[in-house]
Amino acid sequence: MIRDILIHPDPRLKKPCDRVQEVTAEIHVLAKDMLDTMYDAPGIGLAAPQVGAMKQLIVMDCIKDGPPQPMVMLNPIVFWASEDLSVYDEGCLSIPDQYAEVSRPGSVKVRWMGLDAQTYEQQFDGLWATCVQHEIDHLNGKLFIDYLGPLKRQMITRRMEKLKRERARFGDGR
Ligand code: K1U
Ligand code: ZN
Repeated sequence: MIRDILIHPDPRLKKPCDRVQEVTAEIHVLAKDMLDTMYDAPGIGLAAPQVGAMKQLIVMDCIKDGPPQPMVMLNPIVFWASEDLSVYDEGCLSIPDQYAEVSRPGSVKVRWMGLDAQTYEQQFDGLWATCVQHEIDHLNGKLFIDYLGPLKRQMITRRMEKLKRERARFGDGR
């Protein structure tokens, strides 16, 4: 099922999420719905708070060409980050049509729990590294615009407030 994606500003996008203690049927449904929602958007990642679920769950697939490579991570943490930085023109499904350059470690090692309740560790590089850091930020109530200066951040926030007013007034199609 495709779920609605929250648009910034929304208090749920600013709050830290709860750890997942147990991999229940509800978690499996949430992960499946989030993958459906991410592919439909389309996007390369999605974090649970973006669909209003305040749980430490992210999904990703950064493969542009070739067979899909969906990843589901519960309670992900970065336990190592490279000193070298990489700049990427980031977007966010909760901040539609707005892009800005963000500098982050070019490689990270992440530990997480899978849907099978096993612990995994993996190094991510390139776009995967950027994406996993962006998604983990969501779980801590942080958005990519929080890395920008106050003027740029305010400008984007005002655009989103206007977008939300228009959506509330006219719906999707006008
Ligand atoms: O978390 C999100 O809001 C999803 C976001 C992830 C992301 C994008 C860019 C850098 C870091 C993290 C998106 O997927 S925005 C859409 C997007 O980047 C994209 C959409 C279609 C094809 C390729 C990229
Ligand atoms: Zn985002």
